[in-house]
Formats: sequence, C-alpha cells, structure tokens
Amino acid sequence: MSEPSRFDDLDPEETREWLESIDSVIKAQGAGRAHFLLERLIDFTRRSGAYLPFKPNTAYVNTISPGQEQEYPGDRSIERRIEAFIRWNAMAMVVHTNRQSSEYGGHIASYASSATMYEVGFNHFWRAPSEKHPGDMVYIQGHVAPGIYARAYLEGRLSEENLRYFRQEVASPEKGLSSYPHPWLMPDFWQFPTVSMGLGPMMAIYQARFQRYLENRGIVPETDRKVWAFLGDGEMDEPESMGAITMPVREKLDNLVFVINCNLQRLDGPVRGNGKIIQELEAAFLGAGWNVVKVIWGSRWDPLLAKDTKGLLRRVMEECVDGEYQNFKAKGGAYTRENFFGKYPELKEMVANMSDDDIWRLNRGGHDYKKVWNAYNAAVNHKGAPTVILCKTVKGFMMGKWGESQNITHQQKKLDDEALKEFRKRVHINIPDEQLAKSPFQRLPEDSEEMKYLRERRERLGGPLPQRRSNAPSLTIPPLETFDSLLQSSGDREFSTTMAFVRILQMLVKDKNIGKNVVPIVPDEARTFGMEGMFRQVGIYSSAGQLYTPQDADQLMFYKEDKKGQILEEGINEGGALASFIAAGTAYANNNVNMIPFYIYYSMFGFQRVGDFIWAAGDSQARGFLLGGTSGRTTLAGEGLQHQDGHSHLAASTIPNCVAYDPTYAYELAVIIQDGMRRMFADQEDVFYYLSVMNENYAHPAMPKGAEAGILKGMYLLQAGGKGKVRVNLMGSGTILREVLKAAEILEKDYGVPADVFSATSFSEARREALDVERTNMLHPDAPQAVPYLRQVFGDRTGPFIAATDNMRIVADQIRQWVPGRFVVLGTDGYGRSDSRAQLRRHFEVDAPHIVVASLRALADEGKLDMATVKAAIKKFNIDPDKPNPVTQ
Ligand SMILES: Cc1ncc(C[n+]2csc(CCOP(=O)(O)OP(=O)(O)O)c2C)c(N)n1
Ligand SMILES: [Mg+2]
Repeated sequence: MSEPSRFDDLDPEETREWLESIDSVIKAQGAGRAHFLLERLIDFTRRSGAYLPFKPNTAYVNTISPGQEQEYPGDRSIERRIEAFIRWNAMAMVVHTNRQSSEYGGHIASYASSATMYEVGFNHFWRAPSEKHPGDMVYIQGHVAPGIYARAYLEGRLSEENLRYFRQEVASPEKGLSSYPHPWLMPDFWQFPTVSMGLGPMMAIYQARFQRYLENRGIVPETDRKVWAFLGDGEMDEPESMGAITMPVREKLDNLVFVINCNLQRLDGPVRGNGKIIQELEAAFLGAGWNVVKVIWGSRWDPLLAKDTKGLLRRVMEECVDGEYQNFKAKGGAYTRENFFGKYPELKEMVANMSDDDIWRLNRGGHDYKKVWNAYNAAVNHKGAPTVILCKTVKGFMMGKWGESQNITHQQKKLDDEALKEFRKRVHINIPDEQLAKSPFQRLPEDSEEMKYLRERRERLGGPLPQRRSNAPSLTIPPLETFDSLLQSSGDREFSTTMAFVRILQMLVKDKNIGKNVVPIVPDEARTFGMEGMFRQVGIYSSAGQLYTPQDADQLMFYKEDKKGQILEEGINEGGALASFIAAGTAYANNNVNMIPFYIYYSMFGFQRVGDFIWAAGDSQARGFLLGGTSGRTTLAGEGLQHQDGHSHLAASTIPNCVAYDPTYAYELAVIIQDGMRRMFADQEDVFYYLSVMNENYAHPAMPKGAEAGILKGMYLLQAGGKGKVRVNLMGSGTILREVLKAAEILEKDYGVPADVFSATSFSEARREALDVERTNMLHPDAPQAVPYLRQVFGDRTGPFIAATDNMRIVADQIRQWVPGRFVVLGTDGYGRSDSRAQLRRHFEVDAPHIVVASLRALADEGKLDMATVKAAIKKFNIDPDKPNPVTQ
C-alpha cells in the first residue's frame, strides 16, 4: 500500500473538525492528554487491522515555532560584528598559509557555515572550567579549527604570529598552530581530538556517561555540566557516528547535546542530493529516543510560513531534495523564485513583491542567532534524554561564487582579490583596497564595545574556551611489595598471566589510596578473563541500579549491577569501551582527578578493530592500561583464525606514547603494572600501556634478584647456560619463552650446547631506547658515545642469537641491529587456526624442537657444528622439511 501524502487531503472539512477537536483538548487538558488520545487512535487503527507505517518524521520546518521562541538575550548587532571579525580572520589565516605554499592546506568553508552556531555557544552557553564550575566540554568539529583560533586571536589568547604559523608547527614549535584539534600538540588549548570523522560522536557519548559514572560513584560532585559535540552532516555517514546513539537514551544522558551542522555538503558533493539529510537524521535520532530539535529556517521565513495557510510552502519545502536546496544558494534569488516558489502560482505570488536579493537572503536556521539560541536553550533545559540539534546552513557561507554552496568549496583555500572583495563586502569590515590583497588580520580596538562585550561574555561564563587543564593531584601508588605473592614462586600452582592480572586488579581495587580510582572496563568478556569474581566485589556500574533479582543471586559471584558499581561493562562494543578508556584516562584533564582505567579485551579486537580510537587516545594523552587478553597466535588454541592475534604488538609500536610489553611471568606483570602506575599517576607522564596477557596455565618462578630494571627496559638474562665454548643465546616472550627454556634444556643435554636465555618483555621498548641513544650519539659526535641498553645486556656474547615469540617475526626483528651476532627469528606469521597449543606451535614452527633446530642450524652456518647434526635433529623431532610454509597456509 502506498503511503498517502500528508499534503493530499481528500476531505479538508473532516480534517478541520479533527484538528479542532485536538486543539480543544490541548487547550483544556494540555498536550499530554492530546498525545495520549492520538496514541490511542493509532493503536486502535492498527488493532483494527490497518497497516500504519511508522513515520518517525515531523514536517520539514523548525521544531520550535516562532510563537514558542524566547527573545534573544544578546546584542545581535554587536555579536554580528564580532562574528564578522572572526569570519574574516579565520578565512585570512588559511589564505595566508596557502599563499606561502599550497602544501599547508586548510579549510574555510566548514567554519563559514557554522560560525553562528559556535558564536551563540561561546557568547551564551559554554562555561569554562573555574573555581565555581567544572566547565562544559565541547567537541569541536575538526575542520573549523581556523574559526576557533580566530576567536582566540580576538580575545588576545593567540597572537598574529600564531595565526601566521597556522599548520607550521615544526617551523615554530612555540607559535605554530595545529591543523585540527590535537591535544598532543596544543596541550593547553585543545581538549578533544575530533578530526578523524566519527570518533567525536562516540567519544562525546561515552564522556557524558563517564561524567555520570564519576558523579554516581561520588568521585566528583553532581553538576549541570554538559557535553556538546559538533558534527558534520557528512560525518554522520561514518558507522561510528550513529553506532552508539541508543546508549545515551538508555542512560538518560540529558547532559549530552549533539549539534549537527547540516550544510548539505561533504567533501566531494552533496550529502544526500536525492533526499534530505535532516529528515533522515531526525528519523534515526527520534527512533532512538533523542530529543530532536530542527533548526531549518531562519527568521526571514517566518512571515512567509505564517501566510502559508494552504500548506503549499510547507509542501514544496518537504518535496525539494537537498541537491536542489544546494542550488538555491549557489544559483541565487532568480533561480530560487523560478525553481522553488515557481512550483505553485500561489507561492510565486507570495514572493512577487520580493526582489531576487530578498529571496536569496531568506536565511537558513543555522545562520540565525535567535533560532540557534532557542534550540540550545531547549537542549540545555531538556530533562531525561539527550538532545540533537539539526541546523541547516550553507557550506561556504559568505564565500560568494568562490565557495557558497559550490561543490568545490571544501577544498577552497586560496581566494583572489575579487573573492576577497566580496568577502569584505559580506562581513562589512573596512579594509582599504590597497591592503586587501594581503588579507590582513583584523583586531577590534581594545576599548570598543565589541571587545568589552566579548570579554564580559566570557568572563561571565568563567573564562576562555577551549582550554585544557592538567593539574590533577598525583596518586599514591602502592609499592611493588604489595604484589609480593606474585613476586614469589608459585610452587606447583599453575595459572595464566591473565589470572595474574586479575589478581593484581583485585589487590588494586582494595588499595586504600587508589582503590576507588581504578576503572575496570570490559566488553562482555569478564568471564573469558576470569574476572566474574569482581562483579560482586566491586559491582557493575548501572545508572538504574538493579531493578531485578539476578538469575544467579544465590551464587557467591552473582551478577551485581549497582549505581555505585565500579566496573564498566560495555557489552560487545570495543569502540565504546575504548571511548570509555579515553574518558577515564583523561579524567585528570577533564575532571581534575587521576582515574586508572584497565581495559581488557580480546587482543585481536583492539588495535586491529578500533585502532583509530587508540590513536585518538594517544593524541588525548590518555593514561591507563590496555590489556590484550588471551593473546598469542598459538596460545589461544581453539579459537582459530579470527581470534588468534600475533600482530597487536606490531600495531602498538606504531603509537609513539604507547608502552607495550609481552610478559611471561606474574612477577614481570607486577613490576610492569606497578611501574606503569608510578609513571602515569604519580609522575603524571603522558604515556599509556599495552600489555598482552595469555590464557595458558603454568607455574611461575620467583623474580630473579634485581630483575626489575631489565624487565622494564624490555630484556633481561633469565637463565645462564653452563660452561661450554659452542653456545647459543636464546630469547623469547609471552608463553613461547617457555618453549625457549625447553629448547635450552634440550640443547644443553642432548647436544652439549649451553644456552643463555633472555626474557624479552618488550622488543619495542628496547628498540626505542636503542634508537634514541644512537640518535643522540649521531648528533653529538664529540660527546662520549652512550651504549644502547641492548648492547649492554648482551655484553660480549657472540652469536648466534635465536628469538621466538607468539607474534609475527617482525616483532622480535625490531632489535636486529643491536644483536651482536647472527640473529635468527621465529614467529607466528600467517593466519591462525584451531587446534591444540602443541599442534599450533608445531604448525607455526615456534615449539621447542624448532627452536633447537634453528639454533643448531645457526651454529652450523657459523661453522661451529656440522650440517649432519642439523639434519639428524630435523629427523629426530619428526619435522617434515617439505611442510608448506605457514605464512601461505
Ligand atoms: C575518518 C575520516 N575520513 C575522511 C576524512 C576526510 N574528510 C575531512 S572533512 C571531510 C568532509 C566533511 O564533511 P562534513 O562532515 O559534512 O563536514 P562539513 O565540512 O561539511 O561541515 C572529509 C571526507 C576524515 N577527516 N576522517
Ligand atoms: Mg557538511
């Protein structure tokens, strides 16, 4: 059955009667009663067998009608002038930069479309952190950075030099401004990295939820602070953007406001040329349960809409697609008269007394202070659900034919004299012709009413924004002895490093100083990692508490949900869990308190699945521990190809401030976690950790005396071989270190080849140190030349060296240039598969026999042993020399 159009009315008289009835109900009993009756009518009709398709859309007009609008509380003419100066300077900094070289890039059109949306926020809504208030958190759209810098310039926070060094951070580390919001590069300014499209929306959602978590747990006082996220309409196509929109409804996050700049264009062209992005987004957000506020039409449309008694204007508004709306702004008033109003003679008549310019000036909602203010005001006062504001704007607004609604506008970085003249005209700034070509930056006189207004507004809201703070107090980290039980030999008791980690976590949550700061995060894998004991111990965070008796209430370790619960159980949602990790890991900057996130997940679903979030965590200077659980391509046995990770350490090494370890023993893990906490939460270093933990059970030895430093540096001598001239040096990490130890035993016993065995806790940390030392040496040829740690730890040993791990070979290969001799690396290159650990280690050629054969062969290559011994060993260990290479299998 086709849907009847809401504009084709078979019986207007009957319709009028129904409307009058509802109107009288609204007047007499209120909108609530009217809503109830309508719902009952719909329900009744459905139950009578009619097919009523669900239509989660309202008409293509503003949600807030003119009659409901409040007066604008600001001085529009002053604000317009301030905005004009910001617009000019934002454009000028991009033009300047590109005049030096088009290498630098930059964007004008995105901010040009959203200036008013930011100005209304800056002048009326967004509080800065101060003694009185923790401040609102604004996720600014990445590409509008020039506009934000231009405002900071007017305020005197940035200098003209700063603007001149836009995108030149190397040329001037002090003055350079980063292209986009990067806390890493501008740690006092930017709070939230947003430019990788789609990450901002999710990070904002989880930030808003984390605020409630901190409040409910009594870690920060309850406040009315809000999280605002500014997003592009094109950006909403990223799966992450809408991927988490049901959570804030479930969590009743009325501290969250999305503002989507619907300028109808993305980079290449229209977002929905053949449809209407605002209606599409409205339906999705309404369906999810958000408070949706559409700001489509500016005030100049109000009189026309008031005259639209027959609904023809609304009909055309609804029937036009975005591709056409783009044309109306790109092609001018005459075009709009013909192709928009021209659809009905009555409409054409309606605008007959308007000039083409008047028609072209019919403004869009997102460029109208009053409309935007009313939408923001509705958002901050809405209770019980998040709000999304859909603002319709013009991409490249005020750029004239050089950018306004043009498909090329996103890439427009250079404006010629004619274009600058047009821009000058549009912003009404008096710049003499002879100066125009230089597009000079414009300041407002310090004693002007605009400057007074600008300052007064921000002072009233607590100071300038954006600003990032990081003066949270350090935490008192427990000493290593706290984990003494893990530093001792476990005797016959066998357990995995994952279990060792859970023990450490359990000890930490009990710590009197930092127990409450610990934030365990899991994506529906707590049982996988043996953490279910913690459900009861510290509770699972739930804003609703627990409204039911858990199925396992009679068990010791029942599923306890609690408003004060400490565990963030994110469900099967690695992206969301990472966003929680970032919120917790940056609490020192956003909540003035150091929180200690431990996010444990299947190692395969970390760097590989949500690597860009981890990159953003690095940019954000998040602190905390990522734990790649059940790691290792041959250790996770049965799970097979999709689960068996042997490359997360490679990916981890790509993130400069991510410190990664692949420990074997409980004591190594304890040393690493204790020192990591010291670095991040006592010394407040801006690093975060990636630790792989495994699920193979084995006994753990006591920590060798004095091993701490080597564990942290990434390599230490675990076991010295006996006496003997023909010898090898072995190294390994994770569970494969145990294969290495077995190999050492075989080599010594069966072949009389003693082996020194090193535990390689981190090839990447060892490499970083060595590279750093060499770089310093290279640049200081006259200074005493330092010796990389790896050279020190290997001392005067000569080859061969054999390394084996449960990772791709390239992980161990990272240290090749500092290994003083022949270096043979074994690893798990290739797709994983299901089988037992023994079978898998044989398949990937990292079991003890392969390590023995590799060692013998290396000795033979050095002439220290004959090839016959190698051949015999291959035979003895039943290794099929013609077995296909696992890489290609
Ligand atoms: C993940 C990701 N993919 C692609 C880009 C490149 N990119 C930058 S801006 C842009 C278009 C943005 O369009 P929209 O979200 O509508 O923002 P507008 O500039 O129109 O406000 C694209 C594709 C990016 N920054 N991030
Ligand atoms: Mg857009």
